[in-house]
Amino acid sequence: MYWKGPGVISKILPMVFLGGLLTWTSVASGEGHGKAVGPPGWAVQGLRAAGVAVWPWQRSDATYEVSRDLNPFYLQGDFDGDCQTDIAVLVRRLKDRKLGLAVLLKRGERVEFLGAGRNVGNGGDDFRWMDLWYVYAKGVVHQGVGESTPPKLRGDALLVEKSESASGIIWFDGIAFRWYQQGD
Ligand SMILES: [Ca+2]
Repeated sequence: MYWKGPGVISKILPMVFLGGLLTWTSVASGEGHGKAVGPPGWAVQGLRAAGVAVWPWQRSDATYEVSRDLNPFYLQGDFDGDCQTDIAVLVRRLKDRKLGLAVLLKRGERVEFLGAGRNVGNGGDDFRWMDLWYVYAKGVVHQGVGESTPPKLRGDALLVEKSESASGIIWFDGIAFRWYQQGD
C-alpha cells in the first residue's frame, strides 16, 4: 500500500537529476540569468591565492568567500593609477560573516582587504551597512562633511554608500587605501 511503484520514482528521479545538472552547468559557465556570476578569469586566480573562495565548493581552504549580496558584486577600475585595470570584489570573512572588499591590484599580485575584518576609516571593519557602491572616476573630489582636505586622486576611487545616509570615498594614496568621508 505504501509502495507507489517504480513508475513514479522513474519519473521523478530524472527530473531531479536534470534540474541539478542544468543549475550546475549554468553556474559553471557563468551564464545564469544572462549575466556573469563570477569575476573575470584573470581575477579568479588572485582571489584564490589570497584565500577567497569564488565558488561555494572552494570554501574548505578559504578565509573569505565572494559575496553576491549586492548587484554588482564586483567593480573594475584603475585604482592605483598604473594604467592597468584592477578589480574590487565584494567578500565576506567566513568566520564572522563580516562584509568588505577585496581589491586586486597588479593583475592580482597585490590584494588589499577593506572591511571584512579590517578597519577602513569610518567604514569600520564590516561593510554590511553598504547598499550601493560604484567607481568614482579619477577626477576632482569635492569637500566632504568634515574639515579635512579632499584627496587628489591618482587613480579611480570607490564610492561606498548607505543610500540617503552616509557615504565615503575609498582611494589609494600610493601606499594604502584611505577613507574620505563624503556625506553623513
Ligand atoms: Ca591599476
